[in-house]
Amino acid sequence: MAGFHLDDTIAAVSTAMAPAGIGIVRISGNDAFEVADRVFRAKKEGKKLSAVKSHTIHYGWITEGEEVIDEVLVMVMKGPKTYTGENTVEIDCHGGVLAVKKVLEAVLNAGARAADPGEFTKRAFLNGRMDLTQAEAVMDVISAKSAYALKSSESQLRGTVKKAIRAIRKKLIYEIAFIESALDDPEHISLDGYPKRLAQVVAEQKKQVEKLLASADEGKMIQEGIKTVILGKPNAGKSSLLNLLAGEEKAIVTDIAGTTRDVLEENLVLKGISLRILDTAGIRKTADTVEKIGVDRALEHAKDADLILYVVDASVPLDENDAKIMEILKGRKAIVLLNKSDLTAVIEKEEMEQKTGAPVISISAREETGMEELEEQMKKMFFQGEISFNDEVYITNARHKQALLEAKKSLELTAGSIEMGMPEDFFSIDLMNAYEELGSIIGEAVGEDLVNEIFSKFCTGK
Ligand SMILES: Nc1nc2c(ncn2[C@@H]2O[C@H](COP(=O)(O)OP(=O)(O)OP(=O)(O)O)[C@@H](O)[C@H]2O)c(=O)[nH]1
Ligand SMILES: [Mg+2]
Repeated sequence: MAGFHLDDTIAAVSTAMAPAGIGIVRISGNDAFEVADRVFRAKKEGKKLSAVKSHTIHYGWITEGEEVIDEVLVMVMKGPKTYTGENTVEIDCHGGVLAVKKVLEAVLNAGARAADPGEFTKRAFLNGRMDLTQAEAVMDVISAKSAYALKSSESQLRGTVKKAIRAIRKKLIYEIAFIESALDDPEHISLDGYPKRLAQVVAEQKKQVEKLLASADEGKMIQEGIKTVILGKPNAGKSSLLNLLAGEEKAIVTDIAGTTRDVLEENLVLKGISLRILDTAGIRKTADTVEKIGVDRALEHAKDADLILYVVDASVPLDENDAKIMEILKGRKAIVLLNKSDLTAVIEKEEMEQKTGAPVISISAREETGMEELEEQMKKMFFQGEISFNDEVYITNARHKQALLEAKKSLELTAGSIEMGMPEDFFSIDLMNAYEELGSIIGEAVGEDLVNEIFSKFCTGK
């Protein structure tokens, strides 16, 4: 591919720069073996890595001049059956962080260039070892925050997104080709009744795009965490709940109503689901200026929450503040938590279910009960009880989402042109746009800038 520099040899530390048993320096490129030979001294005298069989491991030392830097195992892999598709050497170092660094330096002095962030993966893409969604998923694997996020990345690596998008593109290109040929050869190919048929195809494919788009929001939640806002009256036990979920005393808890004034945010993982959880000021009418700001902030955050946890002190009667909160809950994903179940209850579960239409769970933040049920409920709400990333496609990337939105727009324009009885060549322009937008997701027909932008986000060594 023109414009990309694939002819030099790159190197980087591929493992985390932290104290660990081993660290790996990876070298990739045409001269990977020669570069390695310049710093490697095999136990068996005279052995050259450039002469050994592919996919073999060799014992020896990395040296620079007379100095022995580290005792190592070196793995030699010839392209194209490597991660990058190029000749690759991996040096397993044993001497800790400092040794790994020194080995890398020696390799760089021996003629390799320091790899840019994500450059190994970029090369894998450019050498046809993976498509863009897979490459981007590698990045997501690196930064995955929770087990589910990791699973989602893995499923993209297996190419589920690619498959779904390829299927849509195939349908579109067929229609584009059909229109073009019909326009070229009107005597043999008739377009009678065609717009009606096309309208159907466009509607179907638009639905497929929308399905992918719907997964984008779920994907976002998987990556960034479900925005969960704890709402309730003062003293209901909201901060106690946050502390319980976080496993430590993050928020101040007192028996004074109106303790929490500001929004407190915590990131945590519950049963593998990552949550961005916000403790807020108790909702009530108040003359206190500071408290009022806190209440407004709570309401503001509730507006774009993915989930609201409504904490109710079940030992005191409902009042107009609860009425206000229940108003906010309407049409939202919410769970009602009847707290203080260790005290005598004056509010019934059934009553709350009726009033809110949301699932109601009895808990005691003090006695730490009901958490299991809460976690199960959340899982049920967000993942229909079970997560099957193997079959389901999740869009987890903002660029993908944008392209899908553009593709959808183009399909809508096509549908509009059909409806207005426009000439057929109008259809193919918009269909082509949709086709290209979708192609940009899987790296077919992408500009160099785009590729560079994507790969610069990778961390070095991958
Ligand atoms: N008996 C009992 N008391 C609880 C329980 N949960 C919280 N409390 C008590 O209720 C009081 C208020 O708890 P907080 O967690 O500060 O309540 P909050 O909703 O954050 O209150 P504000 O910040 O004022 O809005 C404290 O004295 C807690 O110890 C519970 O499950 N049982
Ligand atoms: Mg509080």
